[in-house]
Amino acid sequence: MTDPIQHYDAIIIGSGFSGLYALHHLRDNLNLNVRAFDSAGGVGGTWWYNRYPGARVDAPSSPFYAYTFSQALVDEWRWNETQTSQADVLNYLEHFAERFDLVKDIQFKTWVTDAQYDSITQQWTIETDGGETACAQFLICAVGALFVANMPDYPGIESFSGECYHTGRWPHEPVSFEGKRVGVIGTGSSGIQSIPEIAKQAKHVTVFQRTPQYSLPARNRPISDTDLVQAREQWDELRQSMLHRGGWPHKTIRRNAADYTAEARQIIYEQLWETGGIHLSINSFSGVLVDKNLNNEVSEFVREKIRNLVHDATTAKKLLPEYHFGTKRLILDNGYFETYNRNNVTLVDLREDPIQAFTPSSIQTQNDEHAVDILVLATGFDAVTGSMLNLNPKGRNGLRLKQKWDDQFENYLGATIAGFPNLFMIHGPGSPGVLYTMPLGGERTANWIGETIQHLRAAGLGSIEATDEAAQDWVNSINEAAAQTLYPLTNSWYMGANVPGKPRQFLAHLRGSQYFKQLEAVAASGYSGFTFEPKT
Ligand code: NA7
Repeated sequence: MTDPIQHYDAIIIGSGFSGLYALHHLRDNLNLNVRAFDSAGGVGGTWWYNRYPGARVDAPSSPFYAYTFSQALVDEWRWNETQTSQADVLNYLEHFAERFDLVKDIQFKTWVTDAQYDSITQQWTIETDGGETACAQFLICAVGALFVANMPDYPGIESFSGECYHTGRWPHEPVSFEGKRVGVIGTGSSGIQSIPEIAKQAKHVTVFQRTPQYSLPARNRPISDTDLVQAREQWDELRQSMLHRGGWPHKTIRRNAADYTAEARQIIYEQLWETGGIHLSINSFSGVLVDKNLNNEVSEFVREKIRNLVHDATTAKKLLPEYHFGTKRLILDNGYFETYNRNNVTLVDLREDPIQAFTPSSIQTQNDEHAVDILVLATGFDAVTGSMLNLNPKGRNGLRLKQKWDDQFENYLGATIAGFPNLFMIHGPGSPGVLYTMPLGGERTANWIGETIQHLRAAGLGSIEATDEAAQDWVNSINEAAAQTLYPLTNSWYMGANVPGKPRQFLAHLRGSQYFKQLEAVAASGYSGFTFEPKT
């Protein structure tokens, strides 16, 4: 009789950027027997689900928001625009999966419903919604930092009977806004990217804004052949720079603000605004995220831009952000503020006119009733920790992750959790994750996981587990680094503040290049902060 349980060396959950690379690396470079599972119907992870109109990369993009390890892959892929669209990212990932023959080892449309560790066999056993069971020594959670939808809990929202879509769960069939009255709740990246696109089609768009945001012009443009060829020819060098410079190949300009007059600083802000992308944030002056006065100056510069871009002064005033520039995720837009100059777009400021009720065809705020045919929830995610908590693995001694993370997201190196031997996270809390170039971060973390697995195998070891002390020290070091900055002063998803009841904790390592050196140093030290057990 055949064993009903499938046995592997490693199981990977997720086939986005990091899951796909982990599958390729562990299977093809390390010769492990690997199986990946994904709830989606195809590869892509976040990029498979987030297909709302206008969805684009919100970080320094093409050709650097991509895998870096293969010159051949760099040479054969043609990026179209500087700010890559969702469709192009997805095409690229589909190409990657095909080129490296990955699809045959991924089981799609499959939810991993449970994962449990057995300390006797030193194996993880997973169960799926199809009733299958599989086990492996190593469980690699590439479950996505931006995956679990944050649904607004307005009482009565379910009574709305029109079409309703969360941006992170967008349907595959085209959504037509033609002639429709559309309500959009949320003005993070997803709202700010989609609102201009929806407004081009819809009869009317009503935007329900809780917090006004800083958004910088993306200045998206086609990538020229010359730029692409140049990047290919210099790829080795560019990659080295990415590895040593926080995931981005270009040297960040670190000017000292005190060396410039206020007028000279304004000229620099102006130039960087014109350049577009995140340059205003990374290439103006040192300490924008640390020094309140400097931050206030940059904040006011952007507010003045908003006042100038939006013709109606009352609307412009509602759009002015008040928190410290850059302490929420910076947004890159294509004509967001200008969209409010259209006569089919209305802004509702929920701070002065909160939502009170939903009817089958409208949203009632304190002062008004807004007729809506289609409701778009651009309300974000239970970021960084939500997908791990969804999986809720059971570690040593029956401990569930929900118990472990009840009041603090304890982790070691952003990749492991005490009490959960042989489990690895990619882009977990405490890693650079969302503050780093994520494809490269995934590549580097998966390489470290591979090296760790090889270490165990070579030494005849059965398990590796972070100690509680090392994990607490790690969390403390992340908190201490964040406390030196303005980040903790703002209610952002970096702080877990967007989800009611979520513990408040800064979720990312602030210095990616230093982080990967720390990973290497831990490996070189014989894995300080970890305990091992011999193979049973
Ligand atoms: P974000 O950045 O978390 O934005 C969500 C937006 O939705 C934000 O404006 C929130 O306001 C708003 N929100 C959330 N809940 C509510 C309720 N209940 N009522 C009104 N407004 C609400 O998510 P995105 O999907 O835009 O972007 C996430 C990341 O994905 C992005 O940074 C990119 O990296 C890709 P708040 O600011 O919390 O007051």
